[in-house]
Amino acid sequence: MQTYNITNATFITSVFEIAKLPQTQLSEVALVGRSNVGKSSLLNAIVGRNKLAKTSNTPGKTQSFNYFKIEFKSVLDQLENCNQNLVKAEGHIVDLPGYGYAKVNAQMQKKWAEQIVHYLRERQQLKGICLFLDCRRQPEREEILISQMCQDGSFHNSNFLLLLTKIDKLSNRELANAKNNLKKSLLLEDSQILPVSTVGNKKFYGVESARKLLCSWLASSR
Ligand SMILES: Nc1nc2c(ncn2[C@@H]2O[C@H](COP(=O)(O)OP(=O)(O)OP(=O)(O)O)[C@@H](O)[C@H]2O)c(=O)[nH]1
Ligand SMILES: [Mg+2]
Repeated sequence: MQTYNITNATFITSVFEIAKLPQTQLSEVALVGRSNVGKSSLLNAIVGRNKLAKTSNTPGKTQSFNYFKIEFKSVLDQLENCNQNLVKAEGHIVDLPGYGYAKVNAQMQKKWAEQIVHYLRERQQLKGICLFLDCRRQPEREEILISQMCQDGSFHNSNFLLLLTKIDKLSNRELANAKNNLKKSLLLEDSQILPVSTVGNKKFYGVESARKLLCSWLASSR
């Protein structure tokens, strides 16, 4: 079995214009989703640092492309002969501006939406897209569009995961229904939906799986 340990995580920079994105060869994964959905909280849970990315009760906290560098070790246990194969790697996690926050004026919202789609289409370093959706909400225009574009190859990259957040707010039965509805409405496989929670009675649910997927995307050469 393969596990990933984050050995270091640092904030690199906040970028407000995509023309100013870091010029780097490092691979990156993007966290995309509606404002207040829980993107920054999940990032903190994945790296095991409470306050690395700023979180807030006030929607619209993340208004820039925030770059975090992670360094990680992948340990592959080969049980039969007890060999351990250690791989070290690093990459960027990019916490994108949350879209759809009503109090941000329409012109600003449009600018963010355009920048996000442009980034997802053009960023050569991008290895994977994590689209976040609150488990109590239905997918709206933005989620349907991003999910479709991820699947039809419109974006530079094909790795895609829908993170269903705040599942501590639902019973197991409600969660199963929500997941089934999403599979149908967004035409997703079971493996493309990951329920997660960072607080409450299901604290850290799904976090280990999210860490594993993100690190494996960053470590892959494709
Ligand atoms: N119940 C519950 N609340 C959560 C969970 N994850 C995050 N929250 C709360 O949701 C609020 C928003 O979380 P953030 O992580 O800041 O959300 P965000 O998507 O980064 O928001 P923006 O930066 O505005 O785009 C905070 O009050 C968090 O404490 C969760 O798993 N369960
Ligand atoms: Mg945020």
